[in-house]
Amino acid sequence: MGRFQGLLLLALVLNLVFVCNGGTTSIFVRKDEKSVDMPLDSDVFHLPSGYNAPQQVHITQGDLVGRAVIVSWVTEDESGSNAVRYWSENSKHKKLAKGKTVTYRYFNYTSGFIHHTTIKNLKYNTKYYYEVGLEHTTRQFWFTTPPEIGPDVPYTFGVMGDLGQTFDSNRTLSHYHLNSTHGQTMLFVGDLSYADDYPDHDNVRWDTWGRFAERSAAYQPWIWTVGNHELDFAPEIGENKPFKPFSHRYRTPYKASQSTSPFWYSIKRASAHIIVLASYSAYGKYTPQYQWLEEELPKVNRTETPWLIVLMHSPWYNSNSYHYMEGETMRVMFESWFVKYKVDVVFAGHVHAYERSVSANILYLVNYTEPQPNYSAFREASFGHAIFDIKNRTHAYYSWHRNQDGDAVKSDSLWFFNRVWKPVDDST
Ligand SMILES: *[C@@H]1O[C@H](CO)[C@@H](O)[C@H](O)[C@H]1NC(C)=O
Ligand SMILES: *[C@@H]1O[C@H](CO)[C@@H](O)[C@H](O)[C@H]1NC(C)=O
Ligand SMILES: *[C@@H]1O[C@H](CO)[C@@H](O)[C@H](O)[C@H]1NC(C)=O
Ligand SMILES: *[C@@H]1O[C@H](CO)[C@@H](O)[C@H](O)[C@H]1NC(C)=O
Ligand SMILES: *[C@@H]1O[C@H](CO)[C@@H](O)[C@H](O)[C@H]1NC(C)=O
Ligand SMILES: *[C@@H]1O[C@H](CO)[C@@H](O)[C@H](O)[C@H]1NC(C)=O
Ligand SMILES: *[C@H]1O[C@H](CO)[C@@H](O)[C@H](O)[C@H]1NC(C)=O
Ligand SMILES: [Fe+2]
Repeated sequence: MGRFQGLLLLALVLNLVFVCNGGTTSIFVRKDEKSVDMPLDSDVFHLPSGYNAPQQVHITQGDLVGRAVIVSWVTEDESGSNAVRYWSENSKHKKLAKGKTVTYRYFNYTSGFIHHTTIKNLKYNTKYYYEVGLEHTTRQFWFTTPPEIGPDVPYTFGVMGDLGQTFDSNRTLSHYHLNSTHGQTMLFVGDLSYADDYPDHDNVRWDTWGRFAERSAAYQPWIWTVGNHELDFAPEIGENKPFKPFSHRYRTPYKASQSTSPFWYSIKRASAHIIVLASYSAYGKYTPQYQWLEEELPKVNRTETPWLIVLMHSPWYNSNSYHYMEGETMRVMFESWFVKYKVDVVFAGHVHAYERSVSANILYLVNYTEPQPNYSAFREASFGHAIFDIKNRTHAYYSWHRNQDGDAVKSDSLWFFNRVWKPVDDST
């Protein structure tokens, strides 16, 4: 019987107890200090100098197959140019791509000029330099396109979620970013800035988060999933449209996978087919997301992309009392499909602690968090990031790097065997 593994990652609170029947509960418990937001004058939030200097630069995949990149950035003084100049490492020939500029208001906040420009027809496996802010202060960055899609193409993904902008967030991002063998693309499983924790959802905290994440997100694509902190639904201050700040600031290539919404879509990258789902958009029968997923799953070609990865925010398997069973309704809708289509791995966030579960089709009992349930294979009250390192069509190496006393420590790791190319009987 096919099964898939689910992983929940991430960042705050909670006290897991150590009794275990199912898998392992790590004895590590992070210091029970409340995570404190970095103050506005922190080094990681510094504005780049120069008139109308581009800030909050970030990139994401811009098409279905990895030959396009969406570059986004913000200018504050005036709109300025929305063009991106780019050239490949081995070429002196510079090209120009033009985009769109948007602004939005949220309660009494007015955004800067938010630019989104898609660069297309890139060569695979090539380093590109790019520049933004072409009329005034110009800043230069670079990225590397993925190799051409193929079944045995090795590729390394980083996985992170619930990042926020606390001192812990800085440790998590630094451990990922400063490790010389970090991932080539970030799978971000939702909850970006937590601006909604501030009075009136102070959107200035969306700007600071953009500047904080830039040191990674400007150089490798971050694949966006929406979480509950992207909702920014606040009718009490007249903000009735969910996802307003996120939608203006972050783009996804959803049309390329025939999706009708930026919150659910798919991409192919190297040897992986990645499906992004929206925990906070309707997914019941007959809804657009349900219909899209029903049509999407049979399209996945495991000969071309052996690895089928799903991202979502709210986990289906969570033995932590925090957010317990919030993912249950979506599990009921889609779990059997995931089994049928042999999803290899699901990455989710939301819980602010780490848990790796074993499989699908579990008996998920209400209130059953102790003893550790059988579906829970490893859990630990830690912040950190994960790496999913695809070696070929059969093998991927997964590791969890927790933050501890300022260092990154690898506390959970295992080989993943592809569900189609190397099925293993894990029914026991
Ligand atoms: C964030 O981390 C970076 C890299 O470790 C460090 O240089 C910087 O000072 C940190 N900033 C804060 C506010 O913790
Ligand atoms: C928005 O309103 C809050 C109080 O309701 C105030 O503290 C803040 O300064 C205002 N911001 C702007 C940009 O007017
Ligand atoms: C799946 O991908 C392989 C390799 O690219 C291709 O030969 C095959 O035709 C594809 N199958 C379908 C049904 O598209
Ligand atoms: C967990 O597994 C053990 C040993 O296989 C079994 O005795 C127990 O009934 C299982 N518990 C649940 C809730 O499935
Ligand atoms: C796939 O990768 C694994 C792990 O690196 C390796 O042991 C195995 O031999 C590889 N398979 C092939 C066909 O190269
Ligand atoms: C850096 O990444 C590599 C590969 O994922 C890992 O083996 C190593 O433990 C990481 N180093 C730290 C300090 O996390
Ligand atoms: C869940 O367990 C708690 C105690 O841990 C108990 O008070 C509650 O009644 C249980 N609920 C259900 C539905 O079993
Ligand atoms: Fe969340």
